[in-house]
Amino acid sequence: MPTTKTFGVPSPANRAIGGVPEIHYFDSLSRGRGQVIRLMCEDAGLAYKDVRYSFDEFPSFKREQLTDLNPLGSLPLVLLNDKILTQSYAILRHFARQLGAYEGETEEEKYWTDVICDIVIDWRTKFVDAYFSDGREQTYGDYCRNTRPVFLKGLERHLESHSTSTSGSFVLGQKISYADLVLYQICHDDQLTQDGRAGLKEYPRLSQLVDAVENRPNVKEFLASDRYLG
Ligand SMILES: N[C@@H](CCC(=O)N[C@@H](CS)C(=O)NCC(=O)O)C(=O)O
Repeated sequence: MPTTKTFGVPSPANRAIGGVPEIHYFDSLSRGRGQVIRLMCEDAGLAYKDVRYSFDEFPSFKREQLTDLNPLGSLPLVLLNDKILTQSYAILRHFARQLGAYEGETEEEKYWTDVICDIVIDWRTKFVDAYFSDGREQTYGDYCRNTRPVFLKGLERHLESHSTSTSGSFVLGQKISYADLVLYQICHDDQLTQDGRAGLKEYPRLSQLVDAVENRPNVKEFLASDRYLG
């Protein structure tokens, strides 16, 4: 049986998205694609139901129930108001549009938010492939030496030079967007936000973004709470 906990109290933000989302995801600490959705809920003050599956129970859940809900058989899956939502990045964009936040206002800002998110999607795919492979020692080592620096350097350069990002700490300068959340979460999951940001020493602009996300009042409260599992 998955564990289920409800966090927060329904707020105007919940009304904007149509209720209290039920987020189904792995019980993988505070990590992964599903965690970004939880993080958006935390930041936006959305109450949410957190339904967590252990890695042991996932195969039978997938076989017996999940593929009826999501033909791809992947998590996260969000149930909201009789609707089944799949694909984490589409869910973030969907919530952003309904909240009227997290995606920028001008076409230029929306485009730039999507650009940074798309880079992170590519990065996370490479990270997951390398980290969860049978030959992790080799594949994750190669990834850390060769693949990850390409993303870190590229993102650092984008954020320090693109006019949309230079007026503040976030991807959109002063305004948080869903791209900050996905970028923060991959840095977190790949152990770059911990240990005094040691892994980001050569990337001050990314470090600045990570600090800014962690200093958002609701995120700060979440990271200090027992809802944050590492
Ligand atoms: N593009 C999808 C990727 C979903 C995905 O690959 N989920 C992984 C966990 S992060 C999963 O469910 N893996 C198990 C499986 O597919 O059987 C999304 O962003 O939601």
